[in-house]
Amino acid sequence: MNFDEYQLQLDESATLVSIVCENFESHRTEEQTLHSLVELRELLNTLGVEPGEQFYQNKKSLDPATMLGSGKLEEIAEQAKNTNSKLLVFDFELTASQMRNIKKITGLEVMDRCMVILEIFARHARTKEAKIQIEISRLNYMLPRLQTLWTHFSKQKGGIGLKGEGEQQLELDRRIIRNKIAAYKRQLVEMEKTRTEQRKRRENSVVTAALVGYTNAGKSTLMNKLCKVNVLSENKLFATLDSTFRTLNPDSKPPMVLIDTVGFIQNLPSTLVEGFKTTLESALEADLLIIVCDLSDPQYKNHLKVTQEVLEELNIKDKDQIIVFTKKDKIADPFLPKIAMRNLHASFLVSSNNPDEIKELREFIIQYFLSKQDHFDLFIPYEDGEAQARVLSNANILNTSHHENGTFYRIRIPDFIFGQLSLNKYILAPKESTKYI
Ligand SMILES: Nc1nc2c(ncn2[C@@H]2O[C@H](COP(=O)(O)OP(=O)(O)OP(=O)(O)O)[C@@H](O)[C@H]2O)c(=O)[nH]1
Ligand SMILES: [Mg+2]
Repeated sequence: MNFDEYQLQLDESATLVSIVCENFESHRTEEQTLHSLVELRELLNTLGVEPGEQFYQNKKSLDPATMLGSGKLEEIAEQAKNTNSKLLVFDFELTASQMRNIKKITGLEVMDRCMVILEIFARHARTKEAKIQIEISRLNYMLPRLQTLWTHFSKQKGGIGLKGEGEQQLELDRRIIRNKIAAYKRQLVEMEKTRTEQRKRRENSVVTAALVGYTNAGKSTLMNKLCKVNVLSENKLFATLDSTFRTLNPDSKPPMVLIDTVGFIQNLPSTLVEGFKTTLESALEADLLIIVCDLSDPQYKNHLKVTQEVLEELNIKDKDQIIVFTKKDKIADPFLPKIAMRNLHASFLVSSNNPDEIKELREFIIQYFLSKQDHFDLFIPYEDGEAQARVLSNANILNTSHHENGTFYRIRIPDFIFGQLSLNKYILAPKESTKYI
């Protein structure tokens, strides 16, 4: 499998372009536009591209051919050329024809926000399955825009030849890309079969909580601290792209597992949503959602909103959830946590490097899982040694007392696991569990 052939070659510096327009989602006010530009800078940094000057135009309505007015585009191009920037990055999705038109007017390379995100995903994916998913999204996105994007990969392809030759090559590339997409899709179908089986096996023997939230919120850091292991955490957007599983509490029965997931972001390219859903699939099956949010970010409310929107899109917003606000150490305003947590049912504020706070959160999660378990009182005769062994290795034992003919156990165990142990005949009286969330 060769993912590099259509990897973009990016210029080292970029000029950022945006819009303020009342009827344009996420760009309705100057504040929204500026915030989104800050995020675009971060995204470009993550890609190793230097974000240079930024420009935006206030518009009453969008120009369908070029988004910004052509006069403004010429002016921006002029300034970009003065600072030796050959690449314009637009902070929203552009259609293939918009890209072509803008390129013609400005004479510069053109990229949009979606390409930036897709490129980051492509570079950060680690498992074979995530790589394939994202590659399909990327190729699907590129296909209609190939002509405009072509110069981006000209270095690898040995430069564009004569005009006629270029067009032939372009057609050939389109065909190659279509074939690649078809081949990747076939591979995915095969991989999905294996994954479903693995998942079923896991589902039957563990309980899980998924860490979800905006990119850079501190999910991986939290996972590391809660499970005392090392998962890559970086001050980069989308450091994590594949779900990772770690045991939170190996001593409990069944083991409690935390899942680290890919971060969310606003204006996710439509072609990516599908691929993104697959990497989030593990969260779909989690018993508990731990929504992680960086409270030191002035945009935290917006991040929570985007998170809820994604959960809604995934149809899992009704799952049990807790909110964990992170980066407490970076918050200067003492009232902020009070305001943020005022109306939230179950929420925490932690600093990842404060062991006491992490311990408290860890305890809460463990207690949550335990509260979901049912109590059973069993009396098992000594002669059924196998049943005794099944209890000892699969259940949390709260109480034991030995009698003449057998042992009395009070155990705590999820209903579905109890069902697998064939101990029904030894039940004295099942007890109701108490709700925790
Ligand atoms: N000051 C401070 N920094 C933190 C805290 N938690 C995490 N960070 C930093 O925030 C940055 C992002 O952390 P990650 O754990 O990689 O964030 P993530 O949510 O996994 O990000 P993605 O994988 O990109 O979605 C890293 O530089 C962390 O060191 C905290 O409590 N306080
Ligand atoms: Mg991460």
